[in-house]
Amino acid sequence: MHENEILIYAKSWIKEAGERIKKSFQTTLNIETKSNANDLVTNIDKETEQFFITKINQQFPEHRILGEEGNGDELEELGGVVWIIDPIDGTMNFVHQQRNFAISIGIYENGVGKIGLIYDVVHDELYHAVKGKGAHFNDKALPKLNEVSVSEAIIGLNATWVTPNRRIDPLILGTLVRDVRGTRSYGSAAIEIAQVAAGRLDAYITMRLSPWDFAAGLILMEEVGGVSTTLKGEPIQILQQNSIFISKPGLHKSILENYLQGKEW
Ligand code: 2AM
Ligand code: CA
Ligand code: CA
Ligand code: CA
Repeated sequence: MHENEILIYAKSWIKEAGERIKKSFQTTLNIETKSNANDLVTNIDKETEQFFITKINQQFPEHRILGEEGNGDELEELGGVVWIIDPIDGTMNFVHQQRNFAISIGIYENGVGKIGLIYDVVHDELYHAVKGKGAHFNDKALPKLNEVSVSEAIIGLNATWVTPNRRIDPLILGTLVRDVRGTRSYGSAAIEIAQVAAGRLDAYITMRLSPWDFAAGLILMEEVGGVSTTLKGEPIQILQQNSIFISKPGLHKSILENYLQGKEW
């Protein structure tokens, strides 16, 4: 795989898609709901996904595409080169805030993450990583992640999981919330994972994400020495929905051992 060539195209397409999304702020959005009333999708999510599909099919006809809005290929395995794309991660933020959303692209070869890009469109912040060549923020190399204790950590977490809910006992993460220095919720999984890779958040925990939410972020995390697992501490299955726990290395062990392990997830 020619990483450099693919990266140059991916970067230019992601910036062009970002410009189109910003122009859409002046138009009327067509907003629909998906699995529930808060699960939104717009015409711009779909148009952005189609923009990438057209570009990739033109330039790299042998590559396959898995996109959230379902206009790419039907994938059951990760053979060859596969682009895993979330055209807008944080659609609720896109609709309500016109900021704090990202385009996320993870490029895998035979199941191995090779290139990851997360573009925070409105802040014009591009995170990218190439396997074995490090991670970058706006083309500046990101350092390896350092150690931090639980009491000095800021973690990304959705408040839903510390209120009564169908999935988990709120006290499990409630105890962690009490012990850390602070919590943040950005409403875009890709941005939250990118923030951990950039050392601005120390960990990120969420109950259920899909491949396009984490495909790019996992590649960034690996390049800065971060640890990415499920909440049980098990490997993340790229083509499935997973719970996600990504963190600075030492902190990952402490949170897993002292808060998460042995619980029902
Ligand atoms: P999305 O905006 O691409 O749907 C916060 O909502 C984060 O969780 C976002 O990254 C969002 O991605 C993701 N997410 C995953 N599944 C979701 C769902 N069913 N409803 C809302 N957000 C979801
Ligand atoms: Ca969605
Ligand atoms: Ca998403
Ligand atoms: Ca999306």
